[in-house]
Amino acid sequence: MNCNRKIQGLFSSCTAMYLWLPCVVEDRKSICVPKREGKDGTVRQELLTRYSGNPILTSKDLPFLCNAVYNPGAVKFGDKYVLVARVEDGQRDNRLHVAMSDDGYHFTINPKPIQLPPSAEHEPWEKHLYDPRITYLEKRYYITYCAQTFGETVRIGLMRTKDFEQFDRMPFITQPWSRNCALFPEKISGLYARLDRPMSGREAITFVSYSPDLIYWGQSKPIVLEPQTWFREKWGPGPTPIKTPEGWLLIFHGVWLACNYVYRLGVVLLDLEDPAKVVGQCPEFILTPREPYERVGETMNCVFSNGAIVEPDGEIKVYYGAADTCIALATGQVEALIEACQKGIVPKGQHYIF
Ligand code: BMA
Repeated sequence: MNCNRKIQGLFSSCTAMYLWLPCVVEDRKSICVPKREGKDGTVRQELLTRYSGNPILTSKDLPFLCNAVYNPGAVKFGDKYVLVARVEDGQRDNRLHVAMSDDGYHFTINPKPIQLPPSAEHEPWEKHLYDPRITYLEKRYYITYCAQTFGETVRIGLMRTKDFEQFDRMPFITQPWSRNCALFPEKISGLYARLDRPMSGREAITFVSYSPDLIYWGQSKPIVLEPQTWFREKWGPGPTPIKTPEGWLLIFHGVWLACNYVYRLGVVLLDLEDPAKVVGQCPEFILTPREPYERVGETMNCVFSNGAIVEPDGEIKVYYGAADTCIALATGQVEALIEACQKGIVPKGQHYIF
């Protein structure tokens, strides 16, 4: 990780020059990529369409000085839309803030970060809290988050709330090193289930794990995707898995190392009974950095999602962090994502991506 950061640093100045040109070229009004012929000869459109008012939240919308606001968890709370966003303050320390909206597009952020009850055990691990995923489970909203020390050792914390005002702490649910954790919204075969992505060196493997009580976790099984060039470096779970009759729909991020890392979004369908089993995979990415706010920022060429909301009519609102700097929104249809997975490939499940 540190090594990659150094490599990124070395190349950042050359990349800035290289990126400037495409940004100017792509500084257009249209947010819908036109229909094009795909590799298989069929004419189609990208599966997610950007909201024309993007980005929907930037540091300028916040009533206090901060560096960035991005990577929100998302959930419907009664008739409100809730984001729990990652905010980097003026020291670049990360806190979680609740933002609410009546329509899913215009959000008002709480200037005070989420306050968790003090805990001497948690304190050293929580120099930074980030990348929350919200899961509605047994009438409570559970929020997993990355808990990271000053020295960047990271593990997964868990909190829960009924009202997005008071938050209870739960015990850490992983040891270091782990990121990208989402709870499933219901028990599977009588056990709570989660996805997370432990990482050691360059090896990043997503696991499904089970628990009788949300405290003790085990029976971990890896999820093996069919390798694709666009996520050759690593991939990790995005928002909370979405239950559909055809399987758990999982949006994920995939990383390719060009001059810097490039973060894109993909989609996969997991077996309802055994989510370690992939039943369909869309081979192409469903969102790639194209717009200036996705290409330029704290991390260039990055779209990263850990929050999505499905509407009753089947529309999916995918909230995503753009360039680790601001929050944007893209919408699509759950049915179309499922179809893309089913028509894609069924992974052989024989190898990891390394
Ligand atoms: C990942 C996470 C995300 C971040 C992304 C791009 O490893 O840390 O929070 O958005 O990198 O920098």
